[in-house]
Amino acid sequence: SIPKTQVAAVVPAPGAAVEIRTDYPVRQPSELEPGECLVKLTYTGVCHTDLHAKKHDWPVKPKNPLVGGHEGVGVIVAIGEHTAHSPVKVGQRVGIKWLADSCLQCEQCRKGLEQCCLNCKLSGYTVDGTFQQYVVSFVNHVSPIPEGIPDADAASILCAGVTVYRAIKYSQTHTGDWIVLPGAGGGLGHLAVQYAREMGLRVVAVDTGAEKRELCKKLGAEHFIDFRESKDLVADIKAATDGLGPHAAVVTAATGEAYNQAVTYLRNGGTLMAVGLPGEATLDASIFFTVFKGISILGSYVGNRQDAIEALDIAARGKVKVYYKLKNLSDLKDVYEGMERGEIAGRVVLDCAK
Ligand code: 8ID
Ligand code: ZN
Repeated sequence: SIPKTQVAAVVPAPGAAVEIRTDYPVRQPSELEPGECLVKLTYTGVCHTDLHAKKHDWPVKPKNPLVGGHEGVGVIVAIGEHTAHSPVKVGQRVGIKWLADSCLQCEQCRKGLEQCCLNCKLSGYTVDGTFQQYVVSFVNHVSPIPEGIPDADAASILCAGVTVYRAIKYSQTHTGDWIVLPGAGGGLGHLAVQYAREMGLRVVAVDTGAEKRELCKKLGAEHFIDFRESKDLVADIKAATDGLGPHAAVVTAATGEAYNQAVTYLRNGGTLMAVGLPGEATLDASIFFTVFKGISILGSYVGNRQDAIEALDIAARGKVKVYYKLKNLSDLKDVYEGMERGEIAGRVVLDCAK
């Protein structure tokens, strides 16, 4: 049976500290709208986006009060009455990604750019997310989790994995090309190293500190450049990539600085793929050299339902693995503090039962 209340990590007001509530209401099966489903969560990853939501530092604002989280895995325990043609069923294991729902009828949805639907709903941002034990989500957008991957291992594929998988897929690179990954030691970045390797690319990881260096090297980066130690980042990146610069840069760092030199170090014809989302920063790129070098500057935003299926399949086949520290839902405040200080190599995944 479904309890009436649950444990949830709630941001009670914009920018306020996260609070653990034990009496947060659970939407009951009889209260679900058609198309909605209730998912009992087991694990959820913590994404830097959740920290942006808590800090209220993006130009697009979240709901208030807010239960964040958008890398959840669990089992469907109820589907709204009068739901037509549900692609998932009660008892099925599913994932909750950032894109909770979209209209599936508009131009963006028809083109597979569901995440840019004007009527979309965002998990842990415009609707309550996965930092709780029961989440209401949407049958059309929950992601079936393939066999062979445990819940906790699958969780961070739902955002970090999908996002970097898609970003690399659209980075206009080919087998044997060099890709530079600023932010490579973080949640998105350490998965980017692995998806890039799986796609036959040669990786230059850029981040800081011994733990992130070791992680990136272990995951197959050929070079690691410490952005805090490097005296000349452009020269170091060029030296690591046959003197010509990388074919692409996929930036997952949450800071403007990580973007600023990309047009300078990219190889002629190269691609800058923007992924990390500092709230205020603007891109500092030479217009002249963007044209003269034939540089593409692109943005990539999470992924659609198909990207999620592909990213999960690669992980379930063991080609990509999330490196995470397991903590409890009640530890979220400390996790945010560690993330703010840049201390987390890979990801933190939370046990929703604790
Ligand atoms: O759809 C999207 N585009 C999408 C999806 C999910 C997340 C975008 N994001 C955004 C988040 O909102 C956040 O802004 O991507 C950013 C990174 O998310 P994350 O990977 O979850 O954050 P993290 O684990 O804190 O990793 C960031 C890494 O960047 C490094 C840090 O050391 C950390 O390891 N870093 C920083 I800060 N400055 C750097 C620099 N100048 C840098 N690495 C290289 N150069
Ligand atoms: Zn995310």
